[in-house]
Amino acid sequence: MSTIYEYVERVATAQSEKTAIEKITNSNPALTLEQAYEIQRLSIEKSISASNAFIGWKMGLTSKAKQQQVGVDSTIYGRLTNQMLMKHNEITAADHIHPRIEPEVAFTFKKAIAGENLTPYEVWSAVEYVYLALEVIDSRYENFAFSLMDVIADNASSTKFLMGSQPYAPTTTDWAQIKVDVYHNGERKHEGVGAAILEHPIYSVIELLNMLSKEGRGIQPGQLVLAGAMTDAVAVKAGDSVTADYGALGSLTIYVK
Ligand code: OOG
Ligand code: MG
Repeated sequence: MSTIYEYVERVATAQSEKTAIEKITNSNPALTLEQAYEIQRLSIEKSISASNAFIGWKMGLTSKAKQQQVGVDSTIYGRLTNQMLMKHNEITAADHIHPRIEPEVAFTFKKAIAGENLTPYEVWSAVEYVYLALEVIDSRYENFAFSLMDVIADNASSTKFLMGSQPYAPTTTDWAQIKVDVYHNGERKHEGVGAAILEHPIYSVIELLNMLSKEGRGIQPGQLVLAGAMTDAVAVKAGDSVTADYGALGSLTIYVK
């Protein structure tokens, strides 16, 4: 049986060579949750360098739409680094395996926060801003198909994300009530609401902290959290564009070349 380190290598190679691999649980169906998160942690640790810092966390599968799309019904977390944060709203299809784009919101933190079963009130006291965001995901597994353990080991399919240019104060609106329409090449494909994320996106952070606290971790000041997609992700190819229109809050577009 392969060691944790061999899986770390396999996932890294899939990413650098842009070639999908067989999911880990095909050959190792006994992979545990702890081992899967350890593969994730070691993979990201390996990618950290002077130009690629750890900058925060992402939640995945926090909406029913997403859980149904990939057939996994547990929420998961992943790790975000500097090089995933897009500087421009453009990606190159050839840099990816089978990219998909999905609408999100992100929270930034001004205070450290950790602990289990925190309340929205406690979490909001640590939040600095809320941003609109688009995430690009790109599973390293064949056919974008995986089990819970596989997707955790693959850092929750993370590859890139775009933050809106406008920070919003937490009090701007009721984030459960925000609406998003997702357009693929100008055609409306999906619609969603903030409440699709665990009734309110703040519960995504509470869930993240529940998971992190079991490992003695938390959120540090200056870090950010992507709350998870509100709708299905849209599969894209060269020449496509995806726009998430959040009404009065604004809209974000990613162009694929
Ligand atoms: C897993 C990542 C899920 C989200 O926002 O739900 C995720 C996947 O769909 O490949 O990022
Ligand atoms: Mg996502």
